[in-house]
Amino acid sequence: MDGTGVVARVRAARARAFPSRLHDDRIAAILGIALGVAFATCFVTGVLSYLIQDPPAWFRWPPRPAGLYRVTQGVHVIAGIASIPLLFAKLWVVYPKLFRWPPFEGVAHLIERVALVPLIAGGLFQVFSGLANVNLWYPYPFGFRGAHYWVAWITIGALVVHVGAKWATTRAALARTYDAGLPMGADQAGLDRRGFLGAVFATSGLLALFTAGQSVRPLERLALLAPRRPNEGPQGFAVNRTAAGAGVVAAARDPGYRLVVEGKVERPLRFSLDELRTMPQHEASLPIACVEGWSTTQRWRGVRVRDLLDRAGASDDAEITVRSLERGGPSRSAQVNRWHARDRDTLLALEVAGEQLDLDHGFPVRLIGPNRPGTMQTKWVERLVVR
Ligand SMILES: Nc1nc2c(c(=O)[nH]1)N[C@H]1C(S)=C(S)[C@@H](COP(=O)(O)O)O[C@H]1N2
Ligand SMILES: [Mo]
Repeated sequence: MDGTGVVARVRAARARAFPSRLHDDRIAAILGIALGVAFATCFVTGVLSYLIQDPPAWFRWPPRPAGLYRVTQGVHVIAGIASIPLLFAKLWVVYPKLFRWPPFEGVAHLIERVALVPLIAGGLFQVFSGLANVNLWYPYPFGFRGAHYWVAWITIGALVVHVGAKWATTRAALARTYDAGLPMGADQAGLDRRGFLGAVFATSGLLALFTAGQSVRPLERLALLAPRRPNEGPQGFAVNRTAAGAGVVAAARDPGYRLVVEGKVERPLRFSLDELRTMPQHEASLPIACVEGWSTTQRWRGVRVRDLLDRAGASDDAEITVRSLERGGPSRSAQVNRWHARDRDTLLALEVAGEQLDLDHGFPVRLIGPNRPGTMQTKWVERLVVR
């Protein structure tokens, strides 16, 4: 049998094996565009979140607008979750191409197909690890943060290759007109193309809606998929890590507790809780915006960080490392850049919602400031190290 005979037979076998006309270039193109937009959104907001938490010298994250991070990270998690049905639908639509024959035509095509491995594996890893993290589940031996970050770069690199390779096919598939609503013939029971796309996008939209409720207050009752309700917990909002979980109960309750201000200052200072209470207090409504997507705005009251810096005689451009009584854990310390340190609403809070802070919300004092990721709003603060 000659080569063309083999190709024809394989094609015929494929057509029998994958009879659905939903395995179609146009559907693949539409899903691909939606998925590309969702992944690009996740990538931009995700890289931003890393820059904020580990800023390189050139990066300056401002304290205003106070709720900006809440929006960018809310969008990150919503776009990630909305991409899940798009990703699986797209993979199902195109998987017969795995069995194409010959497997590749020329070097460029080979490269394009090889790039599918990091694209598919990376995309699946990102949605899986992101979803696991949102649910506080870490079923792998490596750190979530680093893995999610580096795999994002690999996936986006592969996506750029893929978009470049599929540009022409996609345009051609979209330019082709047929009535997408027509039934596909007597042999084609089930969904037509429009119905299929509609179902996929509706699933995606519902997932987004049910997730959005964890940060968009009017949608709160729809937060069916959110693993925690932002408004459930002591003093009416969620707790990620309890004082017991962090191992700080005794240290936080110790009457000998002192807040220390040290480092590059003229006068290192120590304050008891009562001394902090007698200092000028300032109030601010600020959100906690967790990297995992939930957020809640609360009314905080406490001592301005800049007042403490002035008392200690720190310079105007001082930056701070805030340290917790907690000894382990990824949120035990945080950086406060000079703009955040000088913002009038960056506080060491003693109260929330008109009450003394609950132990689980960071008693005796927690850092709270505008436009910061939740993980940088350190609880059970023990020390401000000025740099
Ligand atoms: N010391 C310490 N501070 C911490 C944390 C922590 O685990 N330890 N978790 C952080 C994270 S990830 C978030 S989202 C907020 C949650 O604040 P809440 O528990 O008061 O709602 O606190 C932050 N501060
Ligand atoms: Mo968080």
